[in-house]
Amino acid sequence: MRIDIVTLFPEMVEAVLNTSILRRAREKGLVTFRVVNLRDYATDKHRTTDDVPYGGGGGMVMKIEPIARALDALTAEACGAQKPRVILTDPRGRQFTQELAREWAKESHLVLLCGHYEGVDDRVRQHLVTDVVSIGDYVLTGGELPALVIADAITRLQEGVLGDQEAPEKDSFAEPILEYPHYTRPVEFRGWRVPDILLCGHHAQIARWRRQQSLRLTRDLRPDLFNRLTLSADDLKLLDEEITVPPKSRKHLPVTSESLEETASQQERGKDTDGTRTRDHS
Ligand code: 6GU
Repeated sequence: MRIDIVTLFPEMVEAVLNTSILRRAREKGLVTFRVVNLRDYATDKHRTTDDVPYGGGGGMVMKIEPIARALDALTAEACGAQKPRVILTDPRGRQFTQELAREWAKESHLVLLCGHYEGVDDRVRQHLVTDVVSIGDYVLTGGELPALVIADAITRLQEGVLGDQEAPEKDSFAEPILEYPHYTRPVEFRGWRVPDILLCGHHAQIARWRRQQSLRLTRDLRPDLFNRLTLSADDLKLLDEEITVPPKSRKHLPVTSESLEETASQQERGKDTDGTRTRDHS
């Protein structure tokens, strides 16, 4: 997939695209990012990209000509292929959601146009773009962060970008339910212990506990999402159930700080305290 970002601040955009998972996706060739400096498409010697608004009032407005030239160049480059989807970032746009990310992740070519100043000459919205999108109800200084948010959400959905363990099917919002809580070592910090159920090695019970936590968190923090869920009979039961460590597994629970650390490192290697394997590799 190809994602072009048209911006007045290419360094800002490149910095994010060259970091962490986006960088890796780019290096592996799973996505082709192209950052386009809008100023390169200005025609005057000052390389002007903005001007005063017709009708007066404060602020500056992004001019249409450099934008049209940049978009023409990007569309022409993709000759033969389908026309790209051209997305303008604008706080008045349609709200970007995971659903939209999934939809756009299937496209072969996206152009993200970062809006700036007081706005963009409205003829751009009317004639040159296919979509206008906002990332939420607050106002940012420019469209770079929104464009990067969108590029990130779409990139991580491309095949091969994430490892199996972090696969997008497991995401919050694949099913509109929140993630269960995660913990790692140490097992106790300032007296705050990791829930025993996660230490007992009983994978079926752990899976049920995680589902329960997801359901409860969604119910309590995002009732709007919770109301959209279709709950199974087991889900309904889980909501009120107290999940406890099975008696047989109780003896494996760490009790002292030292044995806790020992158990964690043994679990890391897939061994139980008595040397038997506890990890379910199925
Ligand atoms: Cl797309 N642009 C700006 N400037 N602010 C925003 C936004 C976009 N989405 C939320 N706030």
